[in-house]
Amino acid sequence: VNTGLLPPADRAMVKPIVLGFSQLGSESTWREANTASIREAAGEAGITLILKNAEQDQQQQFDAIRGFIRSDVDVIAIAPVVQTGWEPILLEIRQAGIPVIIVDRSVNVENSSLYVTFIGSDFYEEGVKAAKYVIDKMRHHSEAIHIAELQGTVGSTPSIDRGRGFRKMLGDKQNLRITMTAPADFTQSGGREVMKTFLQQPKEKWPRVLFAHNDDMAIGAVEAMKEAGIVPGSDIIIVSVDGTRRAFEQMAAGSINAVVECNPMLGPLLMQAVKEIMAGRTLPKRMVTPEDIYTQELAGREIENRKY
Ligand code: GYE
Repeated sequence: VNTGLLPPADRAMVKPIVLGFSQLGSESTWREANTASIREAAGEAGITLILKNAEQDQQQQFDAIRGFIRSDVDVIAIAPVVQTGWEPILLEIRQAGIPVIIVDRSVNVENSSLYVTFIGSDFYEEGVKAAKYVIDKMRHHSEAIHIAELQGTVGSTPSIDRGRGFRKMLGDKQNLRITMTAPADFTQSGGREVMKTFLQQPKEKWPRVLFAHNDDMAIGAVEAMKEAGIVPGSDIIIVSVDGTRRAFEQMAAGSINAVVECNPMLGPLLMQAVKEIMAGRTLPKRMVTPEDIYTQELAGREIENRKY
């Protein structure tokens, strides 16, 4: 008789892998897509996912991780809100003998053996691409060009590295100068509020270019510009990072000039890595996702292809 029950040995073999994932928050369209991708990929891979949202608070990430250790999950994945302060908790995880995958943003630790692999984008390169666009767009201008910058979350890898890459690429270009810069937390409302304060400066100080560390902040800034009677995309050239459908719509409408892609669909790669670890295979220390830059010319045609 087939009871539908597997004998104990086989049952052990098909016992699903349990993955504890500490997601840093839900600040942006990118983040929503990232969370959805990870949930969906876990389902498809037959991996049991315990996802905790830390609402931008590193302490909440620590609490979630301690919970994962107590419930003895097979693998822990962390999307770190900021890059410092991770050593002690990573040591706790190591003591419990649980392998760790860092996803999306990275951690600043001296001992890189504290995690198995880091899956995510090259944020420095994204900053470089944004600056290349600005340099090219402004190539016929010799007068001083004021650039405003909306930074993301203070202390987060994408904000730090995008800022560094952008500055590095601007290099010694005398006339391209960042004259205003402030964090706006990667949120649309933050982008709007901070842009408003930029525009409270006298008109002659208004920027000619805006570099926003993500699309949501750029979209917020577009709102603030319109309220101030500025035409975004022509009075002020805007370049941002992520490549969300909403940013593509703004590009097609002429309000945003260029978007550097940052791929949030990390779920499939993460689940693959989890399975490899459980199968005892070694992984590369770093897995980078390939990314592009898009401008207004292609935006209209590309909107439909955007998956986030
Ligand atoms: O660019 C931004 C999000 O860590 C790459 O975080 C991610 C960044 C992304 O809030 O939109």
